[in-house]
Amino acid sequence: MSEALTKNYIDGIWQEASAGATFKDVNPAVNSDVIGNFPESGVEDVDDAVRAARKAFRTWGSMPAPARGDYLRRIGDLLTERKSELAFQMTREMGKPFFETKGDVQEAIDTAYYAATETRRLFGHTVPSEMPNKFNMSIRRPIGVCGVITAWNFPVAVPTWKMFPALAAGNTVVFKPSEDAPHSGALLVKIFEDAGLPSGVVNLVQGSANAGRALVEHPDVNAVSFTGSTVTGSKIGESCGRLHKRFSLEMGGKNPMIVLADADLDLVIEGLLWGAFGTTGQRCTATSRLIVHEDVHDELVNTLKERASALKIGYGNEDDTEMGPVINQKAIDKIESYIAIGKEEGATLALGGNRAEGPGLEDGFFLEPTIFTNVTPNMRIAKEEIFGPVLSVIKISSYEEAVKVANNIEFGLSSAIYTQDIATAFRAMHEIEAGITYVNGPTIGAEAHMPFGGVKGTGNGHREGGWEVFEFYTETKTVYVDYSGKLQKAQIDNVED
Ligand code: UN1
Repeated sequence: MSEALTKNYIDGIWQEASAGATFKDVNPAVNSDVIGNFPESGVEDVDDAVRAARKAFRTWGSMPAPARGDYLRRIGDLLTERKSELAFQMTREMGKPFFETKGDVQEAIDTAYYAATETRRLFGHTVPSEMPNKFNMSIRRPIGVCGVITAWNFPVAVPTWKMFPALAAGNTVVFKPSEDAPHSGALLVKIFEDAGLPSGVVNLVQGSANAGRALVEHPDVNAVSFTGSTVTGSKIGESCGRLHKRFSLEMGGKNPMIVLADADLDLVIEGLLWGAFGTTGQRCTATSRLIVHEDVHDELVNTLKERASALKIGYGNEDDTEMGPVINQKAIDKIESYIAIGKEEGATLALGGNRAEGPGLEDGFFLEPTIFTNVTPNMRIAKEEIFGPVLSVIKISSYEEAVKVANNIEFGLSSAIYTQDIATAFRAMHEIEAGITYVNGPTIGAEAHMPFGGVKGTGNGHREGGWEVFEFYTETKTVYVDYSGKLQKAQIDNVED
């Protein structure tokens, strides 16, 4: 195995952190496989990175946007070339099966080409003036230096959702990956370097909460984009509010799948297996609540139990693995504590609930796919994010009740409804409180060119992906051109009485 890329990357130079502390990164499926020791960066490293980003902003920010797009296209080409080797290392580091990490890289490729194209479409408005011989328009300007702080579960897709539009719009970046996916972050940045991205345009600072805090609080960072836990996101929001920074938060979910009596149950089963147990349930979009009509409840739960218990659990870089480990011991502890809570609350443990055992599973963080039935809407396992392979099943007897239950949470990221009735589907699109609603598909599966984000406790109103993310990464400048040759006051100063 080639040596891991364990250094920071600042101003085009791979370098150690200024203090010597490091943290260890291990394979969650094979804990004896140590990926490397990564720098525990501090205030000084972050400061160096921000300075480099600020310096690079002077040229990057004023370059014609389509020229920036050319860099993104080259990055997309290199990601395509290295898709398999990158995916292998991502699976090794964060556990999801190889076919899923390849999908993760593909999302980055799509985002690269999409953002490259958007550099030719960073539209402003031209608007009629109140005055004769006056021209009004708005243009987009980059914001400056953006801090990008990401989670480990999509170690390439999510950072690139943030960085590619940031770069397309003319910003420069300081990127702090999750301490559970530092190597994937470094391999991604290496691709930027190899694609010829100028020094300082993207800087990589490894580390944990200290490095993240230093980045958020740095006076020369203009905007922060974060994906991760609600607790951390709230703290970032408080700091950014105090420091007058723009910030985009993408946090928890407790995503419902509503299944009505007329649903195509074969389709539902496929959707549930993917939505609830894909990525071992560790997506912020994972299907974590099944809200199912009483008429089809028993049939659905029985088939689901059968299919979920047959999922092949193992190391994701082995061919037939369908479900990998969870990320670390802390995740095991948290998920196990929720399984205990579910039992105490009186839900029925219908499947799983234990560490998964068997050949090849001795040295990793493996859990069984777990299903709770007889869950009522106010139980903690029905409302709190578990971030693991645990599905809570709630029985309902009408569409109206289903929507009420679906909305009975503090989060609002993704949602799904399975029904054959088109009117009901259209009602649900409006009535489910979530940033995303899938009709006859599971709660996961965002496409790169569509807005992504949540309402209520999930976010703070911004969207990633699609065209809307460019609203976040640009400042609007309003321009008035008066070619009348005389002082024309605005209408408010001209109207008599
Ligand atoms: C996340 O879990 O943070 O739609 C993002 C999906 C993925 C993105 C998930 N494309 O599930």
